[in-house]
Amino acid sequence: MKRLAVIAAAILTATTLSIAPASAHAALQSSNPAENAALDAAPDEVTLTFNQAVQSNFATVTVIAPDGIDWAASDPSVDGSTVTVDLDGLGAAGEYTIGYRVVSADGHPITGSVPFQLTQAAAAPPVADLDFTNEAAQAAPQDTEVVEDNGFPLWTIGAVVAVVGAAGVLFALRKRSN
Ligand SMILES: [Cu+2]
Repeated sequence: MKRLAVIAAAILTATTLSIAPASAHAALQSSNPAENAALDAAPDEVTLTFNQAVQSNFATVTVIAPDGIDWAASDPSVDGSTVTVDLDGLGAAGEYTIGYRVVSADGHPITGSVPFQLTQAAAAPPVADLDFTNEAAQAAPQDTEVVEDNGFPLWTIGAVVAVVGAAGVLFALRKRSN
């Protein structure tokens, strides 16, 4: 009798454990752009809608161009079941992939991707508009000789300040000992 009760309790526990997490998971319900949508211009933002609220922390969203550049221009903002990321335009024409990772209310991470097409390459933005928080933009070759170009490297200022400061300390010490 006691053994039966233990077995029943074990079965009940196993059943509860295997069913509860599955039913509590968040899942992607829709997106804008929609899966496999064909766009001729970049939208202002990308929106992912889940079937339940997701945790406001830990969300990541990337919008990867055919050439590998991530065009997501902000951290994702989470509003209940909706996750939004800004776009500062898009680049080359071709297949883009929205990649996401969110944490559902039950603590389980949900990852996935949504492909869409950009049918026309976006016009290149003026250099001043480039987003240098973008990793790909940071990796782009930049003028490394800016400091040398004005003939007065910044470290010389630091060296002068250090020498003047040291001289001042020596002077003060000598004055005190006299
Ligand atoms: Cu879950």
